[in-house]
Amino acid sequence: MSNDQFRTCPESGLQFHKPAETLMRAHAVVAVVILLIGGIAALLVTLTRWPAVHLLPADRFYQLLTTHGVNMLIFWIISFEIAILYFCSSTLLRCRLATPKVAWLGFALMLIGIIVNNAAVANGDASVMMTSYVPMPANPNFYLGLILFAVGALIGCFVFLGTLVIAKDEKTYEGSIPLVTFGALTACIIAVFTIASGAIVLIPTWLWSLGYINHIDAAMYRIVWWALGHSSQQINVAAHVAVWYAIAAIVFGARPLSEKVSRVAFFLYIAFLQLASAHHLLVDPGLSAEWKIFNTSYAMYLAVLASMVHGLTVPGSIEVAQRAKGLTNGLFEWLRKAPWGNPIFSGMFISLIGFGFIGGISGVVMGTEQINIIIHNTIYVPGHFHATVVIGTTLAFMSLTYFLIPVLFRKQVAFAGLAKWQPYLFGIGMSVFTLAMMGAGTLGVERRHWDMAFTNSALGFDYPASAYTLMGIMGISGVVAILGGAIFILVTVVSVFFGKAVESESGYGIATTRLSRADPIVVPDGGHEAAGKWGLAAPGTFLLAIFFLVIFVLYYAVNWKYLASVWPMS
Ligand code: HEM
Ligand SMILES: [Cu+2]
Repeated sequence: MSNDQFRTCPESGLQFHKPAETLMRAHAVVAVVILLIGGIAALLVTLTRWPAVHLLPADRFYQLLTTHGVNMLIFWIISFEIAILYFCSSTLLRCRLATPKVAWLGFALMLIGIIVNNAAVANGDASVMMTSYVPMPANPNFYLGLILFAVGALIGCFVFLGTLVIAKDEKTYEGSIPLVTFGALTACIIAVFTIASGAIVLIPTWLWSLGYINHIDAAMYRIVWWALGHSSQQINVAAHVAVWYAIAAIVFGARPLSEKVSRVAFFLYIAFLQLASAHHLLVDPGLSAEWKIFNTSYAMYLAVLASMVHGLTVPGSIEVAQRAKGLTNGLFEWLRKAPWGNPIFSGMFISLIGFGFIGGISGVVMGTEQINIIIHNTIYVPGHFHATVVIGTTLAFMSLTYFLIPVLFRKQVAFAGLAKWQPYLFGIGMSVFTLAMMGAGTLGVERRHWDMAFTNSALGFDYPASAYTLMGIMGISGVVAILGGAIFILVTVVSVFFGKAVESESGYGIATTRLSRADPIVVPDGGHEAAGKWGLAAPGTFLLAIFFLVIFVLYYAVNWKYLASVWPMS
């Protein structure tokens, strides 16, 4: 292994293997281009669901909804995740990447898959939406594109695993792998399961669309498809939680409160979240109530527990790090004096709060078999998952990007002033958007529906005026969030392709000081000192957690009460 294969970043101290670095850049750039395509589709879809605008005709609406769902949830997120896997293995372990040539093959397959799938949807005969439920047929290339992409991603997973093996063999780290890498490993293991499920469901469906198989059972399709569809959300959660820990370390030099607890929490994802796939099948006939209730009401809570542990330990570790720096006044000085003008931090923190309060609480409510029925298949559902995959995952990845622009791409962040506002526009816009959707869904507004007014339909239905108001608020806040997304793309593209190079003394172009605290992501836990009130190391975080639990319990109870009122038993 020759040393000119490596470069050490002077500010962060991170060591990049050059072939790995080029691959990370390629994956990240493709991811951002996809985000742009998905974002344009988001705008058109949002403007159609906003009743006062109702922009597109029906066929275009479903076509663009397909473009939006597939590009965002599958292509954007997974492309970025492969970059994260390479970063967490090769970079954090200071190790060469296993078989860069094979990794490029994976990249090529992913890119070809993206093009083949998008071309099929653009062709107009594959508007089957992301879930592509049979017997709704799509152009065979729709499935083929997804399969090629998945094979490419699987190769990426194996390159990651191979790199871990090399790091262990060549002893590039001591003890166990760092927590952030452990989180990435969690994501990778779940990804392998997810992609296998995807192969089991999509290969036969592709053959069916080509006419080689004449029947696919619709119920069976849904069960296997959701082993793919739900698990892929777990990859996202594991990956964005790993990003939260990384950012806490990067910005604050924070160390996890307890490495062991955090690792166990990651392990709970592997063990239990697959079972929660059942929450997508809660009204499907042919599945027993016992099976549904066990998988959603029992096993799922163990995965929720894991997320709550991370949601507590990440801000807790930040609080401890801030208190150690002397920000010890009252319960919240550590948070008030956090670098709110630094988009790496603000984006990550909004991601954490939005994911927990909006995505998490609504997820538990929806995952409960009995109260699910109030909002099943309404626009509440996309309300919930935009809080998880957009505020949670996408915003966390955006925050990390602000760190990667200088460190990985060696460019200063362009339009630093705009970048500072970006997480707020995107995060707050999305929060209002998701809450409005959840409100409209509670009033019964359908998801994936071109015309909520049912104009000229045989069986009409009148919504209260408030449902239209909420859909209008959804439209406006959606446009605000899209503006935030557009700024992100502008900042990244201009920085990466036209930006000023980072010279050692020039700084990163972002409002805060130089970020040079990468050590804690690499070095496992060194313990921490307690410095808070009430004998607690992180009393402010403790109070936040109590607040979270109170909201959680209240909202849960309100839903049961509501169920009782819409479904009188006497
Ligand atoms: C500012 C950003 C975004 C806006 C305004 C937006 C808006 C929307 C709207 C209006 C719908 C249609 C809901 C319906 O009629 O049922 C939708 C669906 C969807 N969105 Fe987004 N979205 C955004 C970003 C994202 C991102 C980043 C992701 C994933 C990472 C995502 C994933 C999805 C998915 C999976 C669907 C469902 C597609 C389907 O029903 O097949 N969205 N979005
Ligand atoms: Cu799910």
